[in-house]
Amino acid sequence: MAAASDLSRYQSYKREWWKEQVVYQIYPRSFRDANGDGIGDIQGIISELDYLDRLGVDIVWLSPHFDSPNADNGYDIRDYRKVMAEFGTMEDFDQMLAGLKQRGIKLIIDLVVNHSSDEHEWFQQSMSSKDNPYRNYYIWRPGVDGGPPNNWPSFFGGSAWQQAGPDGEYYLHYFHRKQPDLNWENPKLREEVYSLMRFWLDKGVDGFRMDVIPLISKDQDFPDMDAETLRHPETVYASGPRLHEFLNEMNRKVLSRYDVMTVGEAFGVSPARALRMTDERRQEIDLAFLFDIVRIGRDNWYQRDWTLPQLKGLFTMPSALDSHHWPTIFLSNHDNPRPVSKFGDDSPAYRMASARLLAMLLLTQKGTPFLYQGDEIGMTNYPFTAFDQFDDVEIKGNYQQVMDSGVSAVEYLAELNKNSRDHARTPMQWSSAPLGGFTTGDSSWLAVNPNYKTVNVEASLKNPDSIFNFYRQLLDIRRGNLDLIYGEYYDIAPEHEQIFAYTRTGRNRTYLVVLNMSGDEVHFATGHDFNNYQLVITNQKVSRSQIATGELALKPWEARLYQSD
Ligand code: TEU
Ligand code: CA
Repeated sequence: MAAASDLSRYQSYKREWWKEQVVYQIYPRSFRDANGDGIGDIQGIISELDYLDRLGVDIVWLSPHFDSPNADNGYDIRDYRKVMAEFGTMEDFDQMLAGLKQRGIKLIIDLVVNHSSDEHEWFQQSMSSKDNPYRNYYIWRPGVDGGPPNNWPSFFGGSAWQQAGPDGEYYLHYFHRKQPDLNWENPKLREEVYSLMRFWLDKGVDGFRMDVIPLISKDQDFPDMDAETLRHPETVYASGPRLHEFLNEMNRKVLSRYDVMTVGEAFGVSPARALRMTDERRQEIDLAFLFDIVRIGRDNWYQRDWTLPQLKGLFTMPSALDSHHWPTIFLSNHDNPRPVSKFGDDSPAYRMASARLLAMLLLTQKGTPFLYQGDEIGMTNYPFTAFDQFDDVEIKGNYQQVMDSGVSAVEYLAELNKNSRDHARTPMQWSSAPLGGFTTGDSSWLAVNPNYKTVNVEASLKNPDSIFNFYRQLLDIRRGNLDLIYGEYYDIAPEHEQIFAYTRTGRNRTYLVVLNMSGDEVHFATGHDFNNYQLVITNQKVSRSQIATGELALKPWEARLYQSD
C-alpha cells in the first residue's frame, strides 16, 4: 500500500495522539481554592473544568497531588497512593478524572521517584537501622574523616548527604534533606515504583511527567567533584550508568501495557542522552523537556543577557531531529519565570501583544506544546521587594550560601526578580475580586500579583482580543491540522535581531509565521511572494494591503500567521 494512504503515518512520522495534542499544566496549590483555606485544591480544579474545555486544551498535566509534608510543595511524597489532604480526597481525584474524561481531556500526573519524602514509611524504616529490610530503599554510606562520604552538593544548599539514624551513616539527597534519593539499584524498590505506577494507570490516568528522571541512576563509586563540576552538579547526577536500563525495564514492565504518554524532565542531561531516552526504537520514554530555551541566559541564580539569534538557534535544534524523535515546546512551568516577563514585554504597553505573540510561538513550533496555567491570560512575574515574600525552598536553602559568597542581598533580589520559581506559583487570577478570586478566604498561601485587577480570567473571557481568546483561536487552528503539526520547520531569518520568522511545510500547504520580538516597528523582507499566501490570524488589527510586496511592516510585538493556498 502506498505510504500516502497510510493513516498511521504522516510523511516520515508515526502518528501518535501525544504528538498532536496540547498540554496544560496545573500547579494545584495555586490554581483554585474551593474551600477558602488559601490553598488550591481538587474541587477548585473541578469547578474550572469548563474553563479548560473552553480554552481547548487536550491534556492536563497535574503537578504532584500526593500526600506530602510539602517541604518542596508536593515534590516530596509521603504516600504515593494517597491524595494530599489539603487538596482533597481520592473521591475528589476520581471525580476530577471523570470530569476531564467527560470533556475529552486526558490527564497525566507527576511521577516523582528520584526521591521521596523523609516522612515516607520506607524512609522511616530505612533510617531505623542498618539491618532493616528497607535499608536499601535509600542510599546510605558511612562518613569519611568525620564528614560526609563525598563533596556532592544539594541543589537546595549545603551537602547532598545528611547523617541520620542510630548508625551514624549518611543518606543521599540531591534536593532538600527532606527529599532522600531512592535507591534504584535495589530491584525491590523498582518493583514498588512500577506498582505505584500501575495503581494510577489502572485508575485511568493517561501517563506521567517524570520528575528529574535522568537522576535516578547513580555512579556507585560516588567520586568527588572538581571545582568546575561543582558549579553544574546536575551534569554528574544525570550521568548515572544504568539510566537507560532502568527506563527500558519500566517501559517493558509497565508503560508498554497501556496507551499512555510519558515526558521526562531532562534536567542536567546531555543532548545525546536525552535523544537516547526518547528514541522511539529504544522503548524508554516518549518525550523530554530540555531546558535550553526556558533557561536561556541562566547561570545558577544569575540571569545573563541573551539575543534573539541565540534563542532561535535553540528552536532549530529540536526541529532538526530525525523522525524517531518528537520535541516538546514550552516557555515556562512551575520552576521558571513568566514567559511574558522573560521573552516578551510585561509593561502595560506591550503585555497583551507580546503574550499573544508568545502564544503563536508556542503553538506553531514543531513539537508537543506545554502551556502553563496563567500564561493564557498573560500573568507576569511578581514584583518581589523582600526575601520574606518568597516561599521557595530553593531560595531559603541557598540564601546563606549566596550571601557568604560576597553577593549583596540587593543584587540577589534583583536576579530573583527575573528568575525565581515563585513567579510561576502565585495564585491564578480569576477575577478582579479580592485575592484575584483565587480563594473565598481572606488570605492565600503565596501573595497574589498586585496586577490582578486588570490581569484576570474574567476580563479575558469578556474581551474578544484577549490573550485567552487568541490562545483559543490558535488552538482551533492547530487542532487536527497535520500540516501545522508535522510540517517541516525552516527558520527563514536566523540572524535577524528582532524578527523570528519560519515556515512549516506540510503535505498540503505551507504555514509562514512572522513574529516581531521587539518593541520597534520593523520592516521585514520575507522572501515570500504573498500572492499565494493568506493571512490566517494576527495579534494586531492590521490591513492586508501591507503584505503586497513580500515586505511586511510589523508593529511592535506583532505576530502573523499565513498559509499558502
Ligand atoms: O525540578 C528540577 C529542576 O529542574 C529545577 O527546578 C531545580 O529544582 C533547580 O533548578 C535546581 O537549581 C523538579 C521539579 O520540577 C521541581 O519543582 C522540584 O523542586 C525538583 O524537581 C525536585 O523534585
Ligand atoms: Ca483549599
